[in-house]
Amino acid sequence: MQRAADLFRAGSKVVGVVPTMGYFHEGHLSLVRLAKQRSDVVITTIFVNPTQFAPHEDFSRYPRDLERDARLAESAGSDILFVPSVEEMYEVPYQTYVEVGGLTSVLEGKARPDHFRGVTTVVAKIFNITKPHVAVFGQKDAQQAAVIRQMTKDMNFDLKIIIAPIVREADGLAMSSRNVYLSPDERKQSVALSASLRRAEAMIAAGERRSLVITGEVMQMIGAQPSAMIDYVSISQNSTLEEVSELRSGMTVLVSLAVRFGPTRLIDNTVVEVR
Ligand code: PAJ
Repeated sequence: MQRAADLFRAGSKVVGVVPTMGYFHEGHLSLVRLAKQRSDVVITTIFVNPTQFAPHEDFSRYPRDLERDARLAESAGSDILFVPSVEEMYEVPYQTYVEVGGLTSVLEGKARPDHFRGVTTVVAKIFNITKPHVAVFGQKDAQQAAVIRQMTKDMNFDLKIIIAPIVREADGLAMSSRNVYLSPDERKQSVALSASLRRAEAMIAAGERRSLVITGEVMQMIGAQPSAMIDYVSISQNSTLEEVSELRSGMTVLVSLAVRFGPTRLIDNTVVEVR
């Protein structure tokens, strides 16, 4: 892969990379299409990265379907699929990690210690292997996008990060490889996540400025679903991810949430400009 990447660079091709863990849905494919618009050669990577899963999480049962992924990636415009093995990526004895500070101490970082260390380590490795000019990530994982931006800046990676909008199912549920874990009943209840974010947007548009009132309403809508267990509902500054208690006009805030349905953990968010 590294030699192929060198050849593309030498041939003055603009190289775009889309890092993924596979089991593609329209969200992933939208990133590939966007990468294709912004580059000559698109490298899609599929690697279920063990270092970003905690021991109790779903690493071993994470859904996989390489053949289908390969077909879908190609039809979306991907030129090369890079599917390394765990042994290749973490050759024993593996000893080096990339860790972003501040931004990782809140939200997902608080709920999933060491998660972002695994993400930034593998993404840094993927950048070094594929040598891209452009890398595309999804707003679905808002904090991950912010953390990767920060790492790219701090570590002087010579590439542009592009963040693509959240792709949703017709009823509003944000697409995720983990949605397949939901039972039919949980799938119905899960609509409350996006519905509650739309409510938060409407409340802010109508002039509500107290975060607690907004998050309270969101929690009530989700809490009304019998199988939902809320991890967090948060309103933070979109740029710093610092918690905001009182919204002010001119602010751009990130309303984000994580909710469990049994063992399945879902996240969603919306970015709102306060007028
Ligand atoms: P994965 O969950 O497979 O997601 C790959 C990329 O697809 C991420 O940038 C994610 O934000 C984006 N994505 C997922 N669902 C989306 C949706 N509904 N709409 C738009 N984009 C969506 O995120 C990871 O893998 C890993 O942490 C990774 C960055 C590959 C590092 O291992």
